[in-house]
Amino acid sequence: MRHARICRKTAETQIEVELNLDGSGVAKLDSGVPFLDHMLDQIARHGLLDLTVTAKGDLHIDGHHTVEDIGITIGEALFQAVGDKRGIRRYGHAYVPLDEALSRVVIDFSGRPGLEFHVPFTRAMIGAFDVDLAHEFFQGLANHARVTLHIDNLRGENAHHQCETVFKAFGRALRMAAERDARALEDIPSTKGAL
Ligand SMILES: [Mn+2]
Repeated sequence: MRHARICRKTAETQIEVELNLDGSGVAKLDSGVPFLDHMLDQIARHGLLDLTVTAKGDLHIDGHHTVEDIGITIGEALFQAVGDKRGIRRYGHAYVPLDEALSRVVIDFSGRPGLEFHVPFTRAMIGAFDVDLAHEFFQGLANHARVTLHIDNLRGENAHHQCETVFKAFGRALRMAAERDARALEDIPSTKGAL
């Protein structure tokens, strides 16, 4: 089992993440931000990873530090869980629709952090959730997982749908990229021999 447990504590947040890449989609989520819990549930379910997130953040200010730091901590856990990347597919992609909304996510366990985030949200808020935080979450995750991540919402009217398709597609793409490729055996999927 490719597993990691990370505790991260700053003056702004206290976060604990447990992640099993070879899980079955079991999520235990208590981030303090209900909409984020709903989105993290999508990553776990559609990524078939087991994910536990417990966070105590400075929500009296707003959700910014908490959501960003959860992205960072999940990124660190992914980096640790995927290990030396022997035998993984490395690249993953997915298109996910939800009614009128359609998003595409492409991921590369490149070892180089990078995010292209192109999501023209139709609203500034989804309930109490500031849509800017979706970008912050994936920036923190990409930086600390050291992955290249291209996220595009191709169309959508309903901002909840736009956001949900992004998180579902991320889960699916992550699953594909992190999956062991039976034909690759113990190879590191790079001609450089390192990722
Ligand atoms: Mn929903």
